[in-house]
Amino acid sequence: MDVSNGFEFFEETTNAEVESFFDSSPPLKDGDEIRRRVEDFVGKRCSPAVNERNNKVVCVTSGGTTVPLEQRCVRYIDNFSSGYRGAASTEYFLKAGYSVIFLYRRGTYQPYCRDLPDDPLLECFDVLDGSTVTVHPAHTEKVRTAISEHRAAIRGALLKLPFTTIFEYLQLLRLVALSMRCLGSRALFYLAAAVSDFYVPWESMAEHKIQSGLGPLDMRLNQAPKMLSVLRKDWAPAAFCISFKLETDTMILLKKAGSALKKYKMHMVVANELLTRKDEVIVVTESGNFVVQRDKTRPGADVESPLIELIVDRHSSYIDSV
Ligand code: PAZ
Repeated sequence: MDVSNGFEFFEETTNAEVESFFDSSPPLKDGDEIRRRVEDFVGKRCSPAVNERNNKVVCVTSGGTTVPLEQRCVRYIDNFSSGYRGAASTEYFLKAGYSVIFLYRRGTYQPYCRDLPDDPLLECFDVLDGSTVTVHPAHTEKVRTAISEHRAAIRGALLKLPFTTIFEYLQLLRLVALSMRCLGSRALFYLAAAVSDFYVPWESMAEHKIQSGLGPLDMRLNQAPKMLSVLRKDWAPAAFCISFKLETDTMILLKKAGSALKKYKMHMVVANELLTRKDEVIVVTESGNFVVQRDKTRPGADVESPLIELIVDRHSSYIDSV
């Protein structure tokens, strides 16, 4: 949620704010098991034996975070993101030889399943003679492609971690980033998730469902700590970092993307406008801006394909330069 209307309030996030955010967050469910899986996945790619230029790992974040209004959450504030960009980008990164940690919002688009109907189980499959499950002829090709491409691509190279709330998302991002430190410049962060700018601190949140009938609801939201600068400075200082900036007002988009580039010391900021985000993005870098467009002459072509091509190229140059 971004209600700053173009006026970016860039106060420095202090270490105390960051610590207090994590100290007061509800701990991750299965946190130890998730840490073990992440360390195992990254560890295999960190060891000196595999420490080659080509052994690159990207953390792709995807989907929007929620801000719960009650601890036993019935109501929440959400951030817009279907997860399409993250899912599509994951496929292209895998194709380019990266290992991918896909940090995604539960229920959003998944790699290799983007083209399936909304209700794939019921729309793609049929039961014959009361027992045999078959694929509906209209969807055979899509299902075959999804399964075979998925199998071929992942072969242990894709780790999926789901989140819903901002508390889960930031704890997972920190865990992944700290694990990925050992990769140095071979680590890439592609932060396409739409992360809440404001939140209700856990300790000041109502425990039970907020009751209606008591008149207007007054609520104060705290500003979420700006973790992008912490990621760059402390968690994974050698990694190549790309953040995203979504606006609905094109007049302020590039200004805000440029400010984010400088303030958070990102290597790239991908600027996009809500209505045209599937056709065009502008990649803002210190050496200039690059317009990346979907090839409209090719049916089914998306903007993520040329975008990831550009990023892979820039990341390689970055690895060579450090
Ligand atoms: O997930 P999606 O494909 O529907 O949209 C992608 C996006 C617009 C959420 C992403 O490109 C983006 O800009 N993420 C950052 C949003 C933000 O400014 O917080």
